[in-house]
Amino acid sequence: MTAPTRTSAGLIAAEEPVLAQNYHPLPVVVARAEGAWVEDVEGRRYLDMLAGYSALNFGHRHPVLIEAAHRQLDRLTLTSRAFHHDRLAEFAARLAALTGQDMVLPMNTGAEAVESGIKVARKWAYEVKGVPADRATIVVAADNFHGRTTTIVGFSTDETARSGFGPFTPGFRIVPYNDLAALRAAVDGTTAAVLIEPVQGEAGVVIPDDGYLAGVRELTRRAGCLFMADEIQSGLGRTGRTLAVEHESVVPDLVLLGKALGGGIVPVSAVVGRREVLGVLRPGEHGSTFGGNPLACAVGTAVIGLLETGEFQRRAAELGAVLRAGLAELTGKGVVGFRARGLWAGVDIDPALGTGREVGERLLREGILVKDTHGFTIRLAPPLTITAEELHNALGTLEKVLASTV
Ligand code: IF1
Repeated sequence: MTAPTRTSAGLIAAEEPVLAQNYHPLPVVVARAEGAWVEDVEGRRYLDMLAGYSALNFGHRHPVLIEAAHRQLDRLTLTSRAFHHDRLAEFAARLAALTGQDMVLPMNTGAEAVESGIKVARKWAYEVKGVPADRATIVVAADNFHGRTTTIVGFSTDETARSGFGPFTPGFRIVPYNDLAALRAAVDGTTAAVLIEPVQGEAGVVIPDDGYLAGVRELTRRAGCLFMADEIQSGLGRTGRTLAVEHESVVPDLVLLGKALGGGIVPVSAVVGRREVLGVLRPGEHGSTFGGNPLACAVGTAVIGLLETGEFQRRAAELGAVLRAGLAELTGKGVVGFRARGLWAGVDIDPALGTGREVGERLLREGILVKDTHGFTIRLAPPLTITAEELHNALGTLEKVLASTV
């Protein structure tokens, strides 16, 4: 095969015959990136307002993280968990401390962390709570997004995500998000856990009412089941706190982490939780070839080091105020509504101006990368390293695009 011409058009065309078409990317071919900026193959620069769906909280190629990766690449990259290695203890201890939990189960992708959390919750239900074998249930929220495995899409309410992939794993109950009465009705003696996103990302950055997370915590405590919080997108600084549940001073029994834990360099995820819960796992009962590998631990530990300073949580909180003020200014000028927490917003566009996808394409032409969620909503989730000036420029460009749309 002749090498494709190194132009955007040439590279896009070269993908088509050989790449599964499970995405509809914007027509941009990224070749380099640093901080909040990416550059395409023709050298055009774009401000990245998606940040890898919050996997790039620390920006592209943060120097501290890249240095940690380089150092580890020159020492040791993989042992499997058949042996110990010299980076695992520190990673686990500092991640547990950062999240206020006792134990860590290191995995790789977010979906793996979710699947691992489901397995651990079920095992805890059988061995500690005393639920009869194979009868454990897990309650999830409508409009959830927890990943793409068959079990996970089986409890999705998004037909596009689940249609054609059955049969699905039994034992899941779906209730409306942000509805404690419905949740209370669904929890019974078979319930192992309630699994929810503290902020629903893919649903359009849906923020629950104040008191909802505390209500879930109290309800699950009284019912003797686990509160499992999926912080894979909402966690690690994005909402202005280390974990989004901290906005209500809630400590779940299990917290699922991913995305930014790998610094945008390697896939790193984890289940963190109470000893009574994660302690149900015994040798040979769960595992992963790459889970907790030396390179992942080196980068993950450097990420934890960045978060231990509190700097990125503060930036997300402070710049989040700028973001909210800017979006309030645009409300009525093409923005019909928005939801924002920390440096994360779901922005509903006036349908008369076009779909979220169409606005994203217009922003692309103006040098801004965003991703729509569903229909008429775009999500804004820049790296937490973005400057106030860059954020103001992005908001100004959004205003210009919305105003110029006839
Ligand atoms: C895609 C969405 C976001 C997540 C939460 C678990 C996972 C995710 C809260 C699984 C992953 C990614 C998946 C990616 C796009 C992106 C996404 F649009 F799909 F829904 F962010 F909103 N829990 N979200 O957000 O983690 O296995 O991907 O590492 O599938 O296109 P993963």
